[in-house]
Amino acid sequence: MHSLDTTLHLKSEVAQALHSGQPVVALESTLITHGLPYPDNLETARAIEATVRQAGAVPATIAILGGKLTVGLDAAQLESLATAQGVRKTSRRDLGTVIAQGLDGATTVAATMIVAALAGIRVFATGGIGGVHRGHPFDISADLAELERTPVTVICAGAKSLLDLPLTLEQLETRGVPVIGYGTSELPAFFSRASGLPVDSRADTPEQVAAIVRARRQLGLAGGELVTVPVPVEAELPRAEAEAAIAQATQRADAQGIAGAAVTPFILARIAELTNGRSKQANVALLLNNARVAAAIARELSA
Ligand code: PSU
Ligand code: MN
Repeated sequence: MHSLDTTLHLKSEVAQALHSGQPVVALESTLITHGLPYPDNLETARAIEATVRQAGAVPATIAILGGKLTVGLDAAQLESLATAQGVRKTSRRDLGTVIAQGLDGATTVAATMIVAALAGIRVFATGGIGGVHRGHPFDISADLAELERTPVTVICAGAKSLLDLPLTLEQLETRGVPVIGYGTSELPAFFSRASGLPVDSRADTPEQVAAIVRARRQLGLAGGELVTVPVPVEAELPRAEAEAAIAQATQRADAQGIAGAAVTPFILARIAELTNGRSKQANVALLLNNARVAAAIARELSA
């Protein structure tokens, strides 16, 4: 029987940073195991960590390794996660199972928020959060429920492109999650900079984001914030092209009966094929950009 271990295993660099009040940025691991193919996933994970460091914060990639909640991965752990087969995509519902059975788990936005909050990390950078699926309005990511209850500021490029953005915004509103446009008044559409949908507030600096977060914490409001940052101009996919690829990939997934946790990896791979890899370039560019913005916000919040 695997011995039950629900304690946090903090990389010493992360433990020291948290202890001395230095800025730390949490990073998720599902994008490594299910978001990008090898070796892009490993290169990107390394580049995200390097970007956080260059921007003056300590990166803490979160995963479950052999049933242990691990906060901050060393080089060997990162590489083994990026090359491993059959790592379980782990959201809130899966955490207990993965720990109890001593499995390897890649944390989604929801599970990464849970572990970050347990570790005392307040800022988390990713690509896109989960949301309401197009044509499947009852397939709602657990990420939205987590944002409602767990106080972590999540920096992203909006919701994953393959989602229903208007319905996702409605859910976020119902759940009391502020959607902050970073340098924009429109919700970014992941591969493209704009969706035509308004955000509820705009912030142009890390200070302005930090002020909103502080006000919410002082009020004792539960839950987190979504800071949405547009993909850098030079890596953007034209919206019409992105939309066409998404529509085609989504139809294919429906036709093949792909459901549940398998939907995102399937559709992202199809979109990459349809755009000759340019969706992957946009994905990497927005991840690095979000890491930079998150580090700046973490610095401001720890000042
Ligand atoms: N965005 C991507 N690729 C991904 C994800 C998001 O471009 O792999 C992952 C994130 O970890 C997110 C999760 O939390 O998908 C949401 O999955 P679901 O809809 O099954 O909750
Ligand atoms: Mn889903």
